[in-house]
Amino acid sequence: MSDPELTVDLETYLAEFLDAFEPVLKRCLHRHSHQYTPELLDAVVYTPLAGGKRIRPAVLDLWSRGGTRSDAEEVLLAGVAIELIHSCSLVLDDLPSMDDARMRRGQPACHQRFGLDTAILAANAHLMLAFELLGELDAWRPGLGATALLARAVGIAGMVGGQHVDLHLDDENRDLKALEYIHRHKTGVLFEAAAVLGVRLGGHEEGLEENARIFSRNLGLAFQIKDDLLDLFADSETTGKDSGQDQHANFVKVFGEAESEEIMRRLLDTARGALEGVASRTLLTELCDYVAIRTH
Ligand code: GRG
Repeated sequence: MSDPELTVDLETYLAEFLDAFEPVLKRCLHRHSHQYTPELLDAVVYTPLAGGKRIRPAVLDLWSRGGTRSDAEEVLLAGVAIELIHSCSLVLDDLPSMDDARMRRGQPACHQRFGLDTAILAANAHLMLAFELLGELDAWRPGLGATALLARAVGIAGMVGGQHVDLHLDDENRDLKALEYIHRHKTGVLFEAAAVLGVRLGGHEEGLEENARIFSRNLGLAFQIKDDLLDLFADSETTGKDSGQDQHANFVKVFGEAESEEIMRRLLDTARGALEGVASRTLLTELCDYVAIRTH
């Protein structure tokens, strides 16, 4: 891939990134496929290969650029790990006991297509494959800390904790602080881990991690608010999932459309503010613009 700052715009960059990323994702998903049944393989590849936007791996890639060390293959493998964790969370989130969603990425949700038991196993397969890749990266790059970074992001202090609060907190207790907690944990932490891992893989100075954290925390929260807006106002054909799916009070239900848009814009301004001197500043700025206007 060429240096992203030399490519014309975010769309071109993302298209180039996908060209490099998709074959590596496919290769990793088929890693152990001769050791289990074709039926399980179908379920394991079903959601990851159904055409996600791959925003989190792109965030990782962009933060890795411009450092003293950048190995394209390592960056792609780390991106695959992040995408597989994301995919695991989507499959789990869609289960009847969670969001009870019928559609994901324009097709029946994994449990609708393969049944509950196989969907739960497929989600676990995504998670374990992700940690297999992260463990390998740690072995190649002593001091990287990828496994611990992502374990914290996924676990009780991260996505699991955020999802549990989202499923169980009463609507009347959903104030700004509570909603920020939920969104930062169930969604923001994976963006944050992607950016930090990018900085580490790029061999940047440690100080840049703080910029990456500020950027991705705010971007991730804005991304989830936009998701809430799309859930209420976009049609399901465009988003590829059922509309009005969120049964709990989210940002839009608590603050209304205009104020949610305003909160999202402020978060994106803060994210842009963390990009001073960052190698991929132009494209990361464009990514902030994209989050505000995305339609799916
Ligand atoms: C991973 C073990 C483990 C637990 C996760 C289920 C759960 C616990 C957390 C829910 C996380 C979740 C699904 C948050 C919503 C995040 C979100 C905005 C998803 C949509 O992301 P996009 O728009 O989707 O990037 P695509 O399909 O483009 O990848």
